Amino acid sequence: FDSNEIFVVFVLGGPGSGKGTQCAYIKRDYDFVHLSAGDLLREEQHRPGSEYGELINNYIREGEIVPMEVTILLLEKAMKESRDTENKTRFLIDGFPRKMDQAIKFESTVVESQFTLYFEASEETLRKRLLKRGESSGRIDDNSESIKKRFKTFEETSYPVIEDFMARGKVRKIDAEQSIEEVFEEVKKIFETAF
Ligand code: UP5
Ligand code: MG
Repeated sequence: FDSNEIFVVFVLGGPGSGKGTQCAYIKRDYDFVHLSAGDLLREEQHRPGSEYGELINNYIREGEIVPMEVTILLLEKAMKESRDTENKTRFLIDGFPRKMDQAIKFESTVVESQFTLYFEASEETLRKRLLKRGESSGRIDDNSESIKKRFKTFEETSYPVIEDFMARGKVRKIDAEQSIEEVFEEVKKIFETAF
């Protein structure tokens, strides 16, 4: 993809920080395609005949990061589809990259990002949200065992990606402890000036 034609914003933050929730609002107001890497992986996991189903299931339950070849393939395919069938040029990539090698690979072989939205909230807040959602989500990783592992992976492996983007001045940090509406007010300020 040509980064003069295709705009990519990475949306990062700990598990349950509101990435998916805020992306739905951004998509509604700013004409973006929302691609959640986690949702794409869960879809692939349930696709009949998928060779990756079992592998994805195990990684997600353990809160570990699926090998990037799989995720990048799914993201690239979804981006091409939106571009070729609907002429879409703006993409929110939600929950990716979550490991340094993924960030480097994606930006060098797919397209460079414009900036990263980073939703910051304490583990205590995130745990509460995830356990509450777990009552009805059916997600195999919304239980206290998996949540603990997801936090560990975020801290050790994914946060360094955000730090790297920060060092390059590409992060817009947002306080995600606030209500959904308050968080979106901050998001809007960023998108009003950027697009
Ligand atoms: N909620 C949201 N905002 C709120 C607010 N401001 N105040 C109060 N409540 C708020 O929100 C979570 C819950 O909180 C919801 O109930 C919401 O109503 C409420 P949501 O918007 O869903 O948060 P989000 O950040 O999207 O949380 P999610 O659980 O999706 O984040 P994860 O990053 O953990 O999950 P993801 O789906 O991205 O990844 C899952 C797994 O897939 C990973 O652990 C990993 O195993 C695998 N994966 C990869 O291997 N590679 C990838 O590239 C991506 C994923
Ligand atoms: Mg999500």
